[in-house]
Amino acid sequence: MIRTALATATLALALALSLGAAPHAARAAGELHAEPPNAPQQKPAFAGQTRAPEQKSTAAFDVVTVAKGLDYPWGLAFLPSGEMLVTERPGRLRLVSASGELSAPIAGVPRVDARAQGGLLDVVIDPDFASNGLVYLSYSEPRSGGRSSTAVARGTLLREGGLRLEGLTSIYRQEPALKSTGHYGSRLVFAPDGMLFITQGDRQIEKGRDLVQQTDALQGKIVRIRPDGAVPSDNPFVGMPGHRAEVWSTGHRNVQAAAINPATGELWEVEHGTRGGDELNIARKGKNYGWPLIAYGIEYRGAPIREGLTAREGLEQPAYYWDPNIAPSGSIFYTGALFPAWQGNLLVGGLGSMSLVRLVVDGDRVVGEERLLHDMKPAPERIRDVEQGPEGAVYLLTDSPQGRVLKLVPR
Ligand SMILES: [Ca+2]
Repeated sequence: MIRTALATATLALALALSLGAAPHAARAAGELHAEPPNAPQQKPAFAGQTRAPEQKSTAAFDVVTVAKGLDYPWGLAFLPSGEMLVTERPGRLRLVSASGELSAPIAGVPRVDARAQGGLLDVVIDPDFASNGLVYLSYSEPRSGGRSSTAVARGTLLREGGLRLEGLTSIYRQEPALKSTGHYGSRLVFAPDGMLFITQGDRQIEKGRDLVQQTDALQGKIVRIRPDGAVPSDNPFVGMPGHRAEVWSTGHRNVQAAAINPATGELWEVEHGTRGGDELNIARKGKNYGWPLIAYGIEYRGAPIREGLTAREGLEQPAYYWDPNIAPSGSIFYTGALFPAWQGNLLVGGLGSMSLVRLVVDGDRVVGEERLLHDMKPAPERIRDVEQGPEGAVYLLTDSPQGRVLKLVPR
């Protein structure tokens, strides 16, 4: 996640832990939950909220390299043609053919602040892309005085006269901008009603953490806007003094995975917690998911988080949490035909856990878990995004300066 040189030993330790580089014993088959929790004294709020039973996949698959040579790819979106748009965090957008050829960088993308976790982040296409060609990009926007903020812009993908985004227009900007280069969140998800969800984070500094529970700041919020940036009139805080009307839900630490559950139409999101506190939440209208007032796990430096509370009246419990962390990236609900055994499962990319996490879902609960690709040859890799291809294969991005597009196909 964090790639800057960090000065102090404390921060270096935090870095190692957030990368999952702390001693991770190689996990043998059947030992999904063998590692001890960071906060063994904490108890889940309900049975099955953590450490769901391992459910071994019955699907044998091959991992195929579709494309390579991508510089920290972050987001992947399929076009109706079967081609892919892929962002590279340093600030490039490329078209990738179904056979894996990379285009030159596409002109017309926004200027980004590519320090540390920042850069060009997620990409989605408009639900009416076939007729309007609109592409949406999230990114860390450079602001005055070394500040930055999560931002979203859209433009029209054109090919005649050279591949480019035309008419780039800002549709969202997090306020206030902060002097930090982390926790931008920023997955983009269109809901079935045509509204756009933008997931965000607390910006990784104490000031940002304090802003998460403030109703007039946008840190730590999932926001919901119209595709042109206007606020929908049925957002939960519209017309309430002192509240940002863009907000859909609050109390999030750093949401980097999000997907609509096709069974319910609701937004399921996975967020980075501190050490031992990654969470799966169903992000519901106007709800508060607690950060930093309640959380599982402990601070990376080892101390309790605030008062060390895991539950409080009026604050939502996660549907599921991980201690130790998986370090979530992108996610999908799998609906394809190639892997019938995975239909309805939530697949979550793992950075620190260097795996693809498969969750078996029953209603609002997780009833089974499996880690895939932790034994990938020649070595496991950090998984940055997950998408389902038009033919039903599972596509992944690897988080590396030599990043790849991978696909999983039945053996
Ligand atoms: Ca929470």
